[in-house]
Amino acid sequence: MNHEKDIPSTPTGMGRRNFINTAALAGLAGVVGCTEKSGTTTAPAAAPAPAASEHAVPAGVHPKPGELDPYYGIWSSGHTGDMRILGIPSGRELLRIPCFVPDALVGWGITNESKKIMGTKRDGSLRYTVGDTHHTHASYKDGNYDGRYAWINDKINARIARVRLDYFICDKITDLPNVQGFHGIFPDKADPVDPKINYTTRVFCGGEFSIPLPNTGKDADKPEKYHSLFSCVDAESMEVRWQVLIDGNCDLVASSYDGKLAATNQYNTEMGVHYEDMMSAERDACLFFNIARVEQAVKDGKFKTYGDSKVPVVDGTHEGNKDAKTALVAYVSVPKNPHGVNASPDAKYFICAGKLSPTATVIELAKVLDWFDGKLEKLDDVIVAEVEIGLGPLHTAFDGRGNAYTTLFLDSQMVKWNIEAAIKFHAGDKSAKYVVDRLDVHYQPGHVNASQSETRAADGKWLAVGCKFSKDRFLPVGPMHAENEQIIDISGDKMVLIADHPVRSEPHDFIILKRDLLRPKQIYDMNEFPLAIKDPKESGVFRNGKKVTVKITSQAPAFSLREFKLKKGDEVTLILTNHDKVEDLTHGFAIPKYNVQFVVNPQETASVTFIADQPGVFWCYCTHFCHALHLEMRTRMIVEA
Ligand code: CUK
Ligand code: CUA
Ligand code: CA
Repeated sequence: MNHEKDIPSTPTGMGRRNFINTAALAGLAGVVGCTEKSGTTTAPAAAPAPAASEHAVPAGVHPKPGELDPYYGIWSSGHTGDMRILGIPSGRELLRIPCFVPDALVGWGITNESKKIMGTKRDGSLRYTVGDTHHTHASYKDGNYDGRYAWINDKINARIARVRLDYFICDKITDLPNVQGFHGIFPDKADPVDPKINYTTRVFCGGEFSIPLPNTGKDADKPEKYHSLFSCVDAESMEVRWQVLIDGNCDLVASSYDGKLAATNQYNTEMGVHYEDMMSAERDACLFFNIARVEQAVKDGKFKTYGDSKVPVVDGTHEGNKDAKTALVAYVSVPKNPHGVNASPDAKYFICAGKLSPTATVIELAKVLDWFDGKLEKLDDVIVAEVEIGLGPLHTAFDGRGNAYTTLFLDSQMVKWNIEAAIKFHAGDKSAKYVVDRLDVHYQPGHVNASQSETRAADGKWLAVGCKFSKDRFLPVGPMHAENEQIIDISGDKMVLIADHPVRSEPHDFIILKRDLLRPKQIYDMNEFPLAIKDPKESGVFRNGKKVTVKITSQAPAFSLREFKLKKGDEVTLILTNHDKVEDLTHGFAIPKYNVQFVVNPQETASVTFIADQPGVFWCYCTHFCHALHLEMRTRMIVEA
């Protein structure tokens, strides 16, 4: 099986054959282990020499049946508008949590409860049925994830969703007023003023597209009217606390460990309308927000509002922030069209990835605070390194040992580089070798993250890389391919590519956290649902003129009502409480021809409202396999003409 001659070397010199050997070895590791244990002598004939890998492939990359992954991955989904939960390092997808887009499995966008979260128009239909999730991050305590919440953005309609990490459900969605292209998102990690608050109370959100404010359709050709807003959402109430009006745009967002600073990269300081304009300047900016000062300005009433929104908007423009000692915002100049901005786990630095510049910029946070305090004269001096790392740097992850891992989109590579060495090199020590390792990935990586990367507990074990193109990695399935997420072992000096797994397009950001940081609940608390039917005997059809309430409970393998009668034209609200208490004992409820389908998990209550506009007999059936008599689990809805 020598395919060597068919496999061209990549231009970077790292032959793909090297990769293929490593992958083959990974795949065979389990086989070798088994044969050793069972004492047989059947060695895999085509196994490449162990020398192909510099260190042993760790056990358990693909867990054996019954084994659990040591990490959860929380993934954005892109244009399917949901959040995905994966096991890492296996990459096995465990759950999709619908947020912005209806979901037929659970009835998201069908039940009254989910419609209320998603938002409806006057006629009861959903406001939006599309979404575009990019960035997801979870709540912090003491610099590590605390397992309360995760947040995710919707770029299309400028919404932020919160997911409860006990039930893995979306419980709130908030619109950001006067924002288009909401992109970057990051929770804070502490309060800048009150040291007792060492957990997330705010989520920062960047508005990527500048629009005329207010956006009434009158000012399309007045560039001076175009602005972007940087928004702060309250982590608990999910209300928008304040916004900052800035020059240029916001792309991605980061927050400091002490809660004092938030940052956003901007690629369009030019305020260009076309891409040529947006890349005309040699440098753009990374903005730093002084959170305590912004909140003080809001308290002092130094704000405006725009349009119908009541959210206070403070002035973060160049013009209003010339004096460092009172500035709310610092505009740090960084190379051309930067993309990711990421906080190092030692809490010292923010790294800006250059995108159109082959560089990474290291900004020291203590110096930014010095500048705000008037102790650092030149703002440019907050940059402690600006070093070449490769073409098309997008996002950076960390291993907790001082190394950064940046995706190089154009080079189709991961580059591992040492931050302190880069700082030395930048300071003039040209012998400082900051690039530690390079590894080809397949192909054109966007997001990257390492296990526990953006926490104080970064553990440097696994790196997941979201490759935007999979090309030849999987069976072709027509014009659009799956994306390729790759798992890399970063526990040694060299990065070792361990596995590919296909993902449905197209995730962007993700985080990887230790599994014991989450405490998922197995069944619902019935008291969480105001409409819960606590006793199956309360089931029945309750009529109030044309308004009818149908109360049903489920317990495998039966619904509490064997049939229920309605009259054509009734406005029906059907409430279903699942009385089963066994974890995973979910029932579904489907009404043919009525576009109704949803599930109720153990002890959950859900409701739907519809007009009984079609007369006939409709077998409402359980859609979720629950019992040997699952197919028999039905009830008749009889709509009389
Ligand atoms: S963006 Cu997609 S690869 Cu929305 Cu985080 Cu950089
Ligand atoms: Cu209940 Cu299937
Ligand atoms: Ca630019």
